[in-house]
Amino acid sequence: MTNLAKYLDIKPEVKEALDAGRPVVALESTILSHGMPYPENLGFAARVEQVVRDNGAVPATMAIIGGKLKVGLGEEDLKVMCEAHGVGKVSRRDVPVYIANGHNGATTVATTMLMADMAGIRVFATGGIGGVHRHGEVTMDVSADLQELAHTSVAVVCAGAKQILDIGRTLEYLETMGVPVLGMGTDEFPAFYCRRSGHKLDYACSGPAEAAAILRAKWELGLTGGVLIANPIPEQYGLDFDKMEGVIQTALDAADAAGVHGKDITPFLLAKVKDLTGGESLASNIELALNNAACAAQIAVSLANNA
Ligand code: PSU
Ligand code: MN
Repeated sequence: MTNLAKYLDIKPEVKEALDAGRPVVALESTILSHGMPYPENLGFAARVEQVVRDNGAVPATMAIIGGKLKVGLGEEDLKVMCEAHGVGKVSRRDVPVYIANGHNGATTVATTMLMADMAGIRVFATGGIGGVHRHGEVTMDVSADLQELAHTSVAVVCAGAKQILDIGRTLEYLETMGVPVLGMGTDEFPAFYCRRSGHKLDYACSGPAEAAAILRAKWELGLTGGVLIANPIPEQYGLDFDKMEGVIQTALDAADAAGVHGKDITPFLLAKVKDLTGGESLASNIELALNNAACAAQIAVSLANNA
């Protein structure tokens, strides 16, 4: 008994592109509301949409505003997400609550994927995904992003996962759930700020056309579910792995001391890392996300050209 039309509000430009089979790239809003400071996030929001356009696709930033699932945001909506006053973090479980109470919510990777799927968008660019947290084997803190990748047919282009997570267990979980993980030009899973994580991948992908061919094969076969495309941060913006490990340990200790858990732990750790590394990490974060947007747009173009 789905009634999507009642809840889904697709921006006309995005709707026209989808109807015509032209490439569209989904973007998330948690990275804006809870991942970057204001007003830097506002500049980033405009730049990332422009990068998608420069690479031949239409951007669709997702958010929940006024009881609607918004696919594609105008300037005003983007500002609401970036100012982030009273804007919650919305993962899959939170969606119906936000729809019913009309609160504004920023979408995580999981929610952006499910909204993209509802709208018929197959490619999504983000910074980093959620995953299995360190000590997740005890706390059972596993991001809903991984379940969404298991079930929802959207390709997610990311720069890997931050070292705040247990990257090895995150990759094990994705393998169990049947999610292909492709390294873009690399056979090592990247660790967000760092090009390397020490975790090897089974599949290195030569470029957007090969990624698109893999997506097509998976979905034409009826193998539902996502694909994770891990695109390392550009060399000149990469930070040192060992230095970041120290920073992250400090952040994890602070989270322990403050007793943070549940949905608050990821934003808490992200904010701490940002405080400890200052502008350097923000600049890297912005550059890797722009790099992913370009890659995602090229994959979307390749998919649309060979539909
Ligand atoms: N990791 C980052 N930056 C982010 C996030 C994760 O390096 O902004 C955000 C994404 O929106 C991701 C969410 O989907 O946090 C995961 O949160 P949780 O671990 O609570 O599922
Ligand atoms: Mn969690």
